[in-house]
Amino acid sequence: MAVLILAEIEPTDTWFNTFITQLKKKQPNLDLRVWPECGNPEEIEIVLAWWPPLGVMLRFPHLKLIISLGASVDKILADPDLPDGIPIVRLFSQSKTGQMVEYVTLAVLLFQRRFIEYQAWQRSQRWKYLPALDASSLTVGILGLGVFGSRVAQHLAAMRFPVRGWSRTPKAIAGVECFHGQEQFQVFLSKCQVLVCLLPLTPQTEGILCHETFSALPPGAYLINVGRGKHLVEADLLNGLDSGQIIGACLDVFHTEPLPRDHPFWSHPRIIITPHIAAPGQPDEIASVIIDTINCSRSGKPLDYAIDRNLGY
Ligand code: NDP
Ligand code: OXD
Repeated sequence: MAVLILAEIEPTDTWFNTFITQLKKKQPNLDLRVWPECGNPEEIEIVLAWWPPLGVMLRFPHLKLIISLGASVDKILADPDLPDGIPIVRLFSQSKTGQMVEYVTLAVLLFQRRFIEYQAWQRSQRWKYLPALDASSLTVGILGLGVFGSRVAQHLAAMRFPVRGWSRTPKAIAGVECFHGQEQFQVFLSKCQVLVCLLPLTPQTEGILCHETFSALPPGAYLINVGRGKHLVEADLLNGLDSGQIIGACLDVFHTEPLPRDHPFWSHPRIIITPHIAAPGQPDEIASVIIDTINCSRSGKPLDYAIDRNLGY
């Protein structure tokens, strides 16, 4: 039986090329196929999916497992023809989590140490001192206290930032003030000078970074979105920046990726853009995690990080 990589991969994509090479090296007898070369559809047992083309998985009558090649599953669940009852697992690795912690920490520090302003001033050769904000006086709020959010929260708390987090169900994380549910959302937001989105994209979280949310933050708050582009109402961010309610934003994910060339975010002086690179993980380590997951599935062992389709994450 075969494993199919179902993703629209650019032939020049170095991450994917290294990942595929490592999979073959680590398990030479693996019958690995790469979309669109899937061979006999009857032979596909496991799909490794990253932003998969819609309607394809339905063609595999003996499909037993879908492994997301990312931590999220929104693009997999978006397939209206997704076959029922097949387990879906998400991907995690130490390098992925470590990269997310690094990315969010860097984005917070760029704001705290006022690099956003200094960068703008560099362009006009302006030499001017701004008082640094002390970590202990800058509250960071994390939307989502899952695998990534909880690690990021703990790391920032260890750096002396007051950290608060928000999740669907109650949590207890040492050093982090935890809030949950709609009823605690406003009180959570009321002190977040930096707001980090690490939520999964679901019908409940889509558009959560909107005017109403921004208005509940202290004036001059900073936004970091590493969740999904559709968490953000883009026009509301531009309005928030114009009014000063939002002082700046660091964005890694967008409604349309790659971000279209004529998008206003590109040239906005207070928006930092990165091309969905917060936490890809190291391809050789990810290949080992995938091989372990395939072997667990084949030997009937329980699988880590299985998602709940009803919750959407
Ligand atoms: P998890 O599933 O582990 O955690 C999700 C968290 O969000 C949980 O704490 C959950 O609450 C909370 N949550 C979900 N729905 C709601 C809701 N309606 N109201 C309040 N809280 C909610 O996710 P991960 O930490 O693994 O990943 C989060 C997201 O980060 C991914 O889905 C992906 O979109 C993004 N990501 C981005 C990457 C990038 O490179 N930019 C890389 C990897 C991930 P509870 O715990 O109570 O269930
Ligand atoms: C993601 C990932 O889900 O890179 O964005 O894992």
